[in-house]
Amino acid sequence: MSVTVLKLGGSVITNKDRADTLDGETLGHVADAISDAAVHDLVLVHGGGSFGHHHANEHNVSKTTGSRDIEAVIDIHGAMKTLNEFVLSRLHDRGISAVPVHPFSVAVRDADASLTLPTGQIETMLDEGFVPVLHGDVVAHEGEGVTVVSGDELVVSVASHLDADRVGFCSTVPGVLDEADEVIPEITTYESVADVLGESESTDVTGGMAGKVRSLLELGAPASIFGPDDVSAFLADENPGTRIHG
Ligand code: IP8
Repeated sequence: MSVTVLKLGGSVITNKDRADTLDGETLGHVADAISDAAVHDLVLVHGGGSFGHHHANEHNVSKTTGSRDIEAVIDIHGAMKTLNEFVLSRLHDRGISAVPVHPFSVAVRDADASLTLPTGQIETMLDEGFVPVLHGDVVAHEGEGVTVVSGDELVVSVASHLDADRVGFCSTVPGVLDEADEVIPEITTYESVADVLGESESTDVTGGMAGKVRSLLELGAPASIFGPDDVSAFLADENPGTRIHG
């Protein structure tokens, strides 16, 4: 099985400056590109954008700070399920057999905060011709209640368990940018780009571009970060944007 994992950044598919607001136009373009490419064995993961991050911030929940407050849990998880339904419906409109996978129901963090995400159901979904769509979420975390799990972590986990051949991150920018705002074509160590990776400007409880690059360097497979206009190129086996391999 030759698996492709594609993450749709939360800032790409939502309006990150307004709570619970979809960027329906960009989501539509990305869904068109996915539909046109008709790639087999595709796993999609989407981020939180103005749905997850807004609610996680409000309840002061992050990847490291947990909560046992049921209102916080349901609020954050509920917002992410709503966003997931929007994504699914745009894919269904284009004839894609997209199915939801809610990480809160299946994943867990142990006391050392390491994440376990079972993937047997995802493999069978792929074998049966479905396109599983995961999303950033809350997860039960030993000793903490729940914490946030980012889409980036899910990509790393799924891609390594399924031995993915291609891993792509669709971001709002066309790749990782240097001081002159030029796309850096290749990154092999975090140190080489630490200076240019500033903090994300909008509300983001999981670390922005710096977190993304760190996660991707942990992966065995090479990964690419590119903008929404390059989804087609990535799915056509090209290497748009920044290619990252540790
Ligand atoms: O946008 C975060 O996922 P990300 C999900 O991939 C929540 O970092 C619930 C904030």
